[in-house]
Amino acid sequence: MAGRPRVLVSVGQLNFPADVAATLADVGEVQYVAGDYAAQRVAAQAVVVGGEPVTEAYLAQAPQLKLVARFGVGYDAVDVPACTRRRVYVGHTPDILSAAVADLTWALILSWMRRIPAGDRFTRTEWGKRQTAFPFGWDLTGKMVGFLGLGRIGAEAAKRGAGFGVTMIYHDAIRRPDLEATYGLEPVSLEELLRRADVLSVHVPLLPSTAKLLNREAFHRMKPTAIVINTSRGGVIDQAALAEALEEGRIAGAALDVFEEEPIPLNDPLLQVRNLIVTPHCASATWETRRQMAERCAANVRACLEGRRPPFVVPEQREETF
Ligand code: 8YV
Repeated sequence: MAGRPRVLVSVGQLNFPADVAATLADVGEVQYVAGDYAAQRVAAQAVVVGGEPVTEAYLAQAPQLKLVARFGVGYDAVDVPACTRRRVYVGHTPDILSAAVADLTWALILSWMRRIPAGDRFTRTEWGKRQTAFPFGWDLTGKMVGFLGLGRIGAEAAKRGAGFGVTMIYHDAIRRPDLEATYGLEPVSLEELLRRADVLSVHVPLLPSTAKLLNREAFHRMKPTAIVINTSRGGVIDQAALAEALEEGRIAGAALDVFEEEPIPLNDPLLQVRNLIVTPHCASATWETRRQMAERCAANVRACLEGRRPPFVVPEQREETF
């Protein structure tokens, strides 16, 4: 279709504000997905996508496409080799959301340890009646926090941990002696991480090698008093095995921002389990961070539509110029 390049945005105006869209007015026409997404992408030269899968089938329906701009850092839902074959850039928004995700990680850790959701319910219902036990929590000071993954977000989480009087260990394919020295982090094997952590926080991307890494056997190796925090990807945890481990008391609890299927179905058995705190994949959802993510996506779109290489392209396309 001739005419101005079409930029299709699937993440809505809350995430991609109208004034950010307006900055692209000189390079293309921004259209928010409404109704038939497949029909709308036929004319799109760039798409700003949330967590929806970008597959061969998706690309086949978007023959004009030059850029898939992921509104986020993770791109496990995007078939990067398929995009590369079709000479479509895959952009993303690294770095700027690490602080927000690390903040939510600690918010979840503290919420679980200090039982904030239970305390909120108690204050509104039972407190005055003095009929049920007061919601005691646990100290964070002196606990062992284990990071599964010490990339950009794991490192930000470790930085915050240094103020809580915890000891910290990590497991990652890449050693980080700089962070070890700065934050007193000890590198350990996966086996040791599972065995020693009181709080196990997940910060690895979803890859074939990390899918269901926290499975039944992993939960069996953990302390019965340990908790699991996940602000990364739901698929890193075998959710059915987690539900079982929580039911059987193999571990003490979990706090999850991400799920195998999102939104998690309301009838999912996991939601019936006690000692679980859940949030709706909102780790990057602050006004400041989401705006920066939108601006970074817009920078990728602008460059691509002006015939330049987008500034924030995924590492797999580091060597590619289309
Ligand atoms: C976003 C994320 O919530 O950055 C990521 O990879 O998962 C989150 O920041 C998500 O990308 C919104 O679509």
